[in-house]
Amino acid sequence: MHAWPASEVPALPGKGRDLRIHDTATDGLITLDPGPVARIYVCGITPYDATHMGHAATYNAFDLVQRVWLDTKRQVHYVQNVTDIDDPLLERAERDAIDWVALAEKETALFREDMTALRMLPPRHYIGAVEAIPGIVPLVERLRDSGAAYELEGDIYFSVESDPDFGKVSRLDAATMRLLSAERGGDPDRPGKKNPLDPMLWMAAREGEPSWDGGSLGRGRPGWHIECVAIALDHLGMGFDVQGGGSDLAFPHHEMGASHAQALTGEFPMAKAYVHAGMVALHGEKMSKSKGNLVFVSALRRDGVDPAAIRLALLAHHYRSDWEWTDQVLQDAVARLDRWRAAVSRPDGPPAEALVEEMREALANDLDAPTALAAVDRWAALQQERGGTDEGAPGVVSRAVDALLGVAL
Ligand code: 5CA
Ligand code: ZN
Repeated sequence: MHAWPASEVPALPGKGRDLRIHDTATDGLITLDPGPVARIYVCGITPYDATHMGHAATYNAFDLVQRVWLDTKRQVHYVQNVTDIDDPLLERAERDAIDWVALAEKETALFREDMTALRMLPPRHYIGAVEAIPGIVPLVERLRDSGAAYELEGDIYFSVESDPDFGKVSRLDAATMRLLSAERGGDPDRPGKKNPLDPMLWMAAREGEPSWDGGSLGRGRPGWHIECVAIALDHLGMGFDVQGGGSDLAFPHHEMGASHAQALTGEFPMAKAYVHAGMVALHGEKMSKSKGNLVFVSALRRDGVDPAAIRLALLAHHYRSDWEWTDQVLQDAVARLDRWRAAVSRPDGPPAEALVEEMREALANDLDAPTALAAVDRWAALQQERGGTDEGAPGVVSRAVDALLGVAL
């Protein structure tokens, strides 16, 4: 699939700091030491509805990861998937009596537009589940042939007991895992499974549903977790730096993915850091396509809201916290954008070097965007109250806000 156009990332004077980030698997901060090319896999959308603020907040977090790396003069190899075949997509297409392919294409196109407007850096490889099927089938065959997977009425399940490291990503107790499995796409109550948590790797063709050639697996379609493993291993290989997504992906998705990869390669973990963004709520409940309590990026854009203000609204919250979207959050962001734009509109101002270092420090420290915003606020307030004589300082601030936060002033 094609991704979306990249916005330019201005180079800043000096050099950024290495990223320290929270890893779910160890529940601690780790300093990543990527080589000259940092590798990141971010789980993409299931395109059955438009991009909401929760999605945008999660992609914003991983955009910051890349911006910190780029500021250390590294290249970034970024891969993202599109789950363009899965139950929720088929269910929505059926409900709305539209073709599932057309639905996926429409929502993916809108996602690209939203990401472009928000200045999110595009992945180098943007891969749909459907186009990944030829790479998924041999992996499922290998898992089955090595005894890590088994057949149940034509479907192929992964056996979590085949992985000695199972559970190490999300570190949850068995009861919680079972509950979350049922909530998040699993089928713990299906009779005949070896372990209720075992996830499906390959679903045999169902009457009236799309299916693909699965070689020795028979016709069918891929399971969710193996999709991301196949794409990540194909484009990044084992031991890449970050796998990212919202906190609802820690279990089962990232746990199962790590298990699949362990069974395939004998190595754990697939990613050096498992990074999870908090959940954005609306009216007290997690914003979700299934509940329908949504604020869409595209709807705000249509209402004339500046995408830079949307981005500032996201950045005002630490990526790991759960937070609530309200009108006030957006109003505060609009006001902040106005103050910042006024402050950089003059040719000179207070010195900017210390501010750039504060921003770098804050972001390298587990992507502390709110602290970076507060530093820019102080500079803008000083500019407003007393001005300054440093020629070009506003330009430096403007470039730093663009390069490190993805906000065009
Ligand atoms: N296609 C899979 C990943 S392979 C998927 O989870 N798609 S999704 O469309 O449901 O979600 C896309 C990303 O947005 C995931 O990282 C998910 O964790 C995140 N996300 C979904 N809802 C919210 C929310 N309310 N707040 C924050 N992030 C969210
Ligand atoms: Zn994924």
